[in-house]
Amino acid sequence: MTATHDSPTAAGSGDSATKAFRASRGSASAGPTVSQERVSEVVTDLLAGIHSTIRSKKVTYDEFQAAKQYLIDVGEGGEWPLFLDVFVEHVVEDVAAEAQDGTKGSILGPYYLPGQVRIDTPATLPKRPDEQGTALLFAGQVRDTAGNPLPGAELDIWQADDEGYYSGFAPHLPDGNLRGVVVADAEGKFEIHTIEPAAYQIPTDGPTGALIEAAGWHPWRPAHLHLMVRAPEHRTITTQLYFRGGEWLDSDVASATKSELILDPVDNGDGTHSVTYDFTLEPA
Ligand code: MBD
Ligand code: FE
Repeated sequence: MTATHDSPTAAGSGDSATKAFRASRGSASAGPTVSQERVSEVVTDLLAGIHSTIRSKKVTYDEFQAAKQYLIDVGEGGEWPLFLDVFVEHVVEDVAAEAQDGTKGSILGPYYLPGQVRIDTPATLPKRPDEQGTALLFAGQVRDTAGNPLPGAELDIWQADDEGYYSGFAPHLPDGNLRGVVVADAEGKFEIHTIEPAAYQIPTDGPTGALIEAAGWHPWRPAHLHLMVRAPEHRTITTQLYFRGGEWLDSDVASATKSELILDPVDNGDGTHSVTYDFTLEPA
């Protein structure tokens, strides 16, 4: 892996993630209606967890002030989306999954960007002329929970490149690189030509990376494809697909792997890979 560009900084991608998040909220950021009762019950329990940790770990004033400084730094670095999606979202997703049938979901993460180019199947994701990485043909079918094909299905896909960077967040990449909304055929079938992503490393120069280092953890997510799979009248599934044998599968810093979501690509004999994966959506 040779970097022919300056490494994107944590501040750059963290800040973009915060902007992307604000944009995704739209007018909702004006204040969704949550009852006083709900606010009180959730926040009381959350604070009780913090209080309990302070008591059981005998947290000192020095540590308390360091924590305050740290939280300020995460906000100023624009890294709240990164921090929360890495350390918290997987539990929110677990709870959501209790009421979900069909293909297993996984976390959205901080790097989704809406409004990407729509491409009919068979589709090649937008990529640079010299895009590095193992060519991958990813094919399959979208069906409902009764096994019927879903015409009009769309696969909104985004992924890191062969160096683990996402377009829209790493400034050296063209907008829209390795992102697209693939429109399946009348039988819900799709074929997507792309490359295998590299594993993703949390930027080590920002506050999230600083915590990981201070705690002696590792900053890696296993290589993954992100997908939102949609079909009319069906519940959209947000998920990620991983690669059999990939590094960090058993120790994802974001705790977002599931055994049902691991792809097993075959080598086509010419260095390119192919894999199939079918999606099942439940009625909306
Ligand atoms: C990622 O690429 C990602 O998918 C998540 C969930 C968090 C940080 C980076
Ligand atoms: Fe990701």
